[in-house]
Amino acid sequence: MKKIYFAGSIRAGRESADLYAEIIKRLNENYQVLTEHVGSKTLTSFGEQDHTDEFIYERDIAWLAESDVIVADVSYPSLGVGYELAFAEKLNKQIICIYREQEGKRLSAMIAGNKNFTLIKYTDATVVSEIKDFIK
Ligand code: 6IA
Repeated sequence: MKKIYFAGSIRAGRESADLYAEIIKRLNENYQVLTEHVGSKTLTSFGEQDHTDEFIYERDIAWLAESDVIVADVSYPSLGVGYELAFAEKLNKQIICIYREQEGKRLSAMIAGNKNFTLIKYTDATVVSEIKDFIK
């Protein structure tokens, strides 16, 4: 079973935590999502209180290396998500970015302009069927 690293905003804002949880639930029907905590309703923008930042960094990098596909919500300007995307690209992982358009906001050219990233615009968790179509 393919392993998915789901990346989404944590300290950059938790407004979409419920949406992430639903997306992760649907992805888990066909794949193994390594980063279920990203959709956790109890994880606040202060992050995982039980772990140090160093622990989180090392663990997330190990999961990135272990994963087959990165699915990243890029609707928020999250430094963590941007870092993970660049790191995954260097590891030649398949990368799918999902983006919810918002009035007055525009996606970074460093994401929108990267031909190695598949970019899907979406509005709700039904985006998962499109994501599945792209996973080889
Ligand atoms: O910059 P952001 O916090 O929005 O970055 C979010 C991304 O980085 C996610 O895709 C996660 O994979 C990863 N990440 C960042 N912070 C954490 C975290 N706790 N727990 C798990 N993954 C994280 C935050 C720190 C805590 C010790 C208070």
